[in-house]
Amino acid sequence: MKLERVVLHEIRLPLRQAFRISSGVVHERRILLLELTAAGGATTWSECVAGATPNYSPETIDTVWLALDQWLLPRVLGTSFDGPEAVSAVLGQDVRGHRMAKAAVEMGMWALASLERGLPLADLLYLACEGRGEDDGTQSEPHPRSRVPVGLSMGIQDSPPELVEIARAGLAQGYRKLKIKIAPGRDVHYVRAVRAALGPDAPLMVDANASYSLDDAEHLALLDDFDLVMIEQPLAPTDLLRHARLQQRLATPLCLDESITGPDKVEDMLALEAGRIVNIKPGRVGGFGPSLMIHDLCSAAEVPVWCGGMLESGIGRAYNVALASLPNFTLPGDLSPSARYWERDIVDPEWTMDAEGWVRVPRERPGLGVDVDRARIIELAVRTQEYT
Ligand code: OSB
Ligand code: MG
Repeated sequence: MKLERVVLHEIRLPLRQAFRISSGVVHERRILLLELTAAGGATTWSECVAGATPNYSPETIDTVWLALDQWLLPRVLGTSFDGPEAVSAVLGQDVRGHRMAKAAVEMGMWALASLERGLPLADLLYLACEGRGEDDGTQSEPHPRSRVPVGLSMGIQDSPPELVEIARAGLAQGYRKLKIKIAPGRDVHYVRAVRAALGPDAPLMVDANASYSLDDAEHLALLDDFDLVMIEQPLAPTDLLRHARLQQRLATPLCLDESITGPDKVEDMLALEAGRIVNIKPGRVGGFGPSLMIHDLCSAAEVPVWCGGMLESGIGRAYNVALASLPNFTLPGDLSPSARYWERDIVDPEWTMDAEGWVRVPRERPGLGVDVDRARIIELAVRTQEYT
């Protein structure tokens, strides 16, 4: 396969509700979209998850644009690849970091391959992940899942009662996991209020987005009282050793998000016992190739994984839903329906969730499984650049 043309489009999409995490707030997403055309004529879209500011990861939409323009697009345009599995190594050769930029290209190549091979994206990924493990006859599922359970990620609110209302509504809508964003000073009393209002059976978790230090271990141990499914990324991204020390003092499983930049970090996590669950965001780890390796590593280690979200548009959602259909994605993903984020999404049909909290995996046709509203993207674009 060969990539012949890429057009970068930056659009702005206002969120229906502002989204606050420990390190910042977003009112409007600046979203970088890639329109990719293969030598045979196949065309598809991919989305870069980088935000406007470096508060989640060092990358931003502007560093991504630079990396694509200067280093990444020149080495993939016009290059022949045996398949999408081969793209990640070429992007990684002598270019450190810039994983979100790499992922946007690499994942687009998987979608082009799915068109060229006539397979839905979920099926293509399934074949790739199955091929990685030995077939010992214990494969539990012959196909990717046809539906994936959905979790709601709730931004930090001004008061516990406001959070309780959002959590209550989320549970009533059918969400199968409720994630409470926390930060120092906005943690235990928020969690206590939600647990008290929703009862003992509600599947609750928290995400600190790296806002604590090991000095907070005693305070974080208070969260053990609330029967949480997990505590996501309490400490700094590079603090694997300290996550291990913290995990020793907590009964609640730790889940790593920001710390897991690739399969090597999963190996470190396992060796150090720094966490028991992994959040996979394909954009954070450099694409589907590394995501598949993490999926398979975690399967072998009996560590559950789930698919995180980055407030994606319906294009990014297509990739995340396909990934989350793989066998070891056993916990609900941050895969909320389009209407939760946007007045109107840029795909047709929009992404939806049923009353039991499932999103359907589209497997009727090759590619993303949704149509992209190109005319609207052109209308919304504030910056466009073509590469051939
Ligand atoms: O840590 O998972 C996170 C959004 C921006 C940055 C970091 C995170 C998030 C989310 C969003 O939790 C989840 C979603 O897309 O619904
Ligand atoms: Mg997170």
